[in-house]
Amino acid sequence: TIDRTQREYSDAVKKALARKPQLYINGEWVDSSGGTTIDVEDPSNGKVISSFVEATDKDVDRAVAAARVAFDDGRWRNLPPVVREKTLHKIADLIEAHADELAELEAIDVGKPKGMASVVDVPGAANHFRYMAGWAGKINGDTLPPYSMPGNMMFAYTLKEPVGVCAQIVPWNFPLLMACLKIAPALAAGCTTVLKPAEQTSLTALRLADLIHEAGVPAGVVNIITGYGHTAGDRMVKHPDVDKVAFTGSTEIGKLINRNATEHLKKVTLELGGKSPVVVMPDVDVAETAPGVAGAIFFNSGQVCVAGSRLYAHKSVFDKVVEGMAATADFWAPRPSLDPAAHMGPVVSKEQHDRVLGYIEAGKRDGASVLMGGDAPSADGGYYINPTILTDVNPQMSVVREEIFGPVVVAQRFEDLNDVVKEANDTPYGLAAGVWTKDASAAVRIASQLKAGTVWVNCHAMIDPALPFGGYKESGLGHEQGRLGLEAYLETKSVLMKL
Ligand code: TXE
Repeated sequence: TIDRTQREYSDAVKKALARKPQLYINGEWVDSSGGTTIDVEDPSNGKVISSFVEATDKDVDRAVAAARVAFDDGRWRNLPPVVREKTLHKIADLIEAHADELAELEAIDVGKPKGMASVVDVPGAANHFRYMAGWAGKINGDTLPPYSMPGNMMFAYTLKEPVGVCAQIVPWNFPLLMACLKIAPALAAGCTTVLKPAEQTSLTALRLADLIHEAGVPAGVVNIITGYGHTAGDRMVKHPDVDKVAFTGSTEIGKLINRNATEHLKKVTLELGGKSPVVVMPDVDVAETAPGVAGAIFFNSGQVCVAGSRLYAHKSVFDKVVEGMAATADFWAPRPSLDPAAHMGPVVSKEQHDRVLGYIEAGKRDGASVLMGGDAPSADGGYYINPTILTDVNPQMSVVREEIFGPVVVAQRFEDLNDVVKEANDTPYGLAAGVWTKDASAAVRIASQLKAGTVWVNCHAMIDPALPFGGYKESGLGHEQGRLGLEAYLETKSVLMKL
């Protein structure tokens, strides 16, 4: 039996938890205009460990006003690009200098193992700033020979300009990383921003505000406010002084945000949900593939937008692959986030716990068999769910169609490659997909047939700042990361001059 007692927090983390609930607006820590706060819970034991501000409409207006002034007076966008570049590197340096504290904060806020946050979330956060820092001095338009006009009398060129004030809203599964994915390109482009972390997980975004301040980002350029989505988030999206909205979260809220933002024709990028298929071909090395496809779903307790939640293994290897996955049960057994032996922690909240167990029950009612897990281990107040493999499923079941966002995979057999591609694509989502095979031609062919924004071959959930990331179908609009991720924060202006 596993001891699920959470470990003691470090002194740095205790200090962060004891901070006064405030908002970071216009380069200062300020009190809210209202008096209410939201509790922070450690999902490893369900205990309340801190609290933060529930921002009011007035607070949102104040933050947007600060961002508006900071954009309009050019205090950031008109700096020499080398200064913006150096500042972004400085933020990355500070994230690295506080890596241990940030990883621990993320662990106790989200429930993810600290060891994982230390190798994935925190270095990823710093790398996004470094990658985007490199773009700050490389933003340029083109000179263009006019197509239908006398060239020697006309001079035409394009300018790339920052889009303006951004409202950025992030979810709870990778709070620090998602915040950095949003703030870094906005800053590289010369925009100003108001960012709101999720109400379940605001600790690292507040610490990030300290680091952004220390790095010398001018007042008002980055504002970080905490609060609920349907109040503060909604106000941000609809605010007339906001030029661009960037959101990561559920498809349902993404659609609502898109409607609200496009009402005023704001620029919008959306990173939404997924139900990503993983296709295992008959030629695989099972010893390598089984733990790989288990990791594709159990990493971060399955709370990953690209989680490989629908497994399609060829009938000749199906039994061996699922047996190999089941053999990883001890490795993925959920433990408290500060237990050094943890590879998987609890899920983020009671709500998510109920939701995931509800899906498992629905799957059982619909006739699915539980090959592994399917329940919650007894634990004193923590939101643990055992890694779960469901078989005997069919494409009509909710466990196959809907995003569960928990450590639950539905495993299916296939015979014919054409059928499996059709089944893999039979979803409203199109965020990511995986293919496992030794046959490079098959991999390339299947990758081209899958309707997904990212396809991994013989790996999963490998995210890199240089590679554009975005969803097909109902998984999103636009891209983050890479050059396209920067472009999402730029307007293009054509200038035509008669000589
Ligand atoms: O997400 P929401 P929730 C999926 C996942 C999960 C489900 C519910 O399936 O089980 O969504 O999670 C803010 N205007 N994903 O309810 O509501 C909110 O404050 C403006 C997948 O937590 O989408 C938070 O900051 N903002 C996903 C953020 O939106 C609003 C990651 C996400 O919350 C708002 C998270 C509104 N009206 C959940 N309502 C992924 N694909 O990565 C909420 N928010």
